[in-house]
Amino acid sequence: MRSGFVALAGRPNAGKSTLINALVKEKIAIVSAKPQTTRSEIRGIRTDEDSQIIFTDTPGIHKAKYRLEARMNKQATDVIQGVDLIYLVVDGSVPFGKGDEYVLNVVKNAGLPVFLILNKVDRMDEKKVIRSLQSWQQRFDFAEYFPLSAKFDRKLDDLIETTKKYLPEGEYLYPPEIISDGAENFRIAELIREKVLECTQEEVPHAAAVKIDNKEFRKNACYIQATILVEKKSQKGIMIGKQGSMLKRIGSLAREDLEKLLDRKVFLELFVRVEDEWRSRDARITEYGYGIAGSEDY
Ligand SMILES: Nc1nc2c(ncn2[C@@H]2O[C@H](COP(=O)(O)OP(=O)(O)OP(=O)(O)O)[C@@H](O)[C@H]2O)c(=O)[nH]1
Ligand SMILES: [Mg+2]
Repeated sequence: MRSGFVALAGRPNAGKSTLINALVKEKIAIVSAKPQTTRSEIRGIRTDEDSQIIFTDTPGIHKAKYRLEARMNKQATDVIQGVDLIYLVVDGSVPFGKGDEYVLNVVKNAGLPVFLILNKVDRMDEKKVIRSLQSWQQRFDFAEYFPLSAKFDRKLDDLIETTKKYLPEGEYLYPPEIISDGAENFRIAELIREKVLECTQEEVPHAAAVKIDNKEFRKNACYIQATILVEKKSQKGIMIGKQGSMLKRIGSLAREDLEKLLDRKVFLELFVRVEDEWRSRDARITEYGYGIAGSEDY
């Protein structure tokens, strides 16, 4: 029996959250086409008969402009220090850049075995996959190389089996039925934020936070009230939309997913409020559950 910890690290948008969802076979982390979607570490637990792997999704490491982003980076680099194995997830469909170099250095410094996960191979031809693997091989002596498509590959058995070999002997660390250790309210808030990311553009999605104000289970339904926080009045206008059309759209998309998550009818009421410069204020960032405290960068 083996059990241990694996961190998924990489640049924003590489596909880390998509991969963790595939690995644990449940949507525990939100996904979007916009970079910097994940703002905090999220654990996903995969229990098989002979093993338990605790995966941790992390925020994409990037150049921070706000306190929030510095805390996201800090959280990602902290998670990397405390695991048995690291997956460096890279988007194979975009060229190697400075951001990759930076993340590679962070990962190298951990002094742990690292798997190179070359993601999005569905967007690459075979030649490009081989060339890309070769160039990564020259940069670092990775323990293993896995070209794959987190979005489209249905079977990740190879990756799982190889991962087990790098984990210590040990018993289950979590009860076998647990897939995520995330609090329910945070998962609800995140699903709403995913729809904000999907429906809004440019600066607006990055300036948005979601907070659950109230949640009540009555009869066979769940009644949720949540607030979307933005930094400026103009963003509030966009979030609400003409005659409330944007908020309605976000709400109905979120409700569909929440009904699946909670397995019952959901009544969702959304509000929008301006919270000045919340991304620069520790207390607010902590209140919304993003990043961790302790970074001195910003
Ligand atoms: N074509 C393709 N798209 C993918 C694949 N994996 C992820 N994506 C897409 O890439 C985008 C980013 O995916 P995420 O899983 O949110 O990426 P992330 O690394 O968690 O990003 P951050 O949370 O911002 O650090 C989304 O639009 C995904 O649907 C893949 O294998 N193939
Ligand atoms: Mg993510």
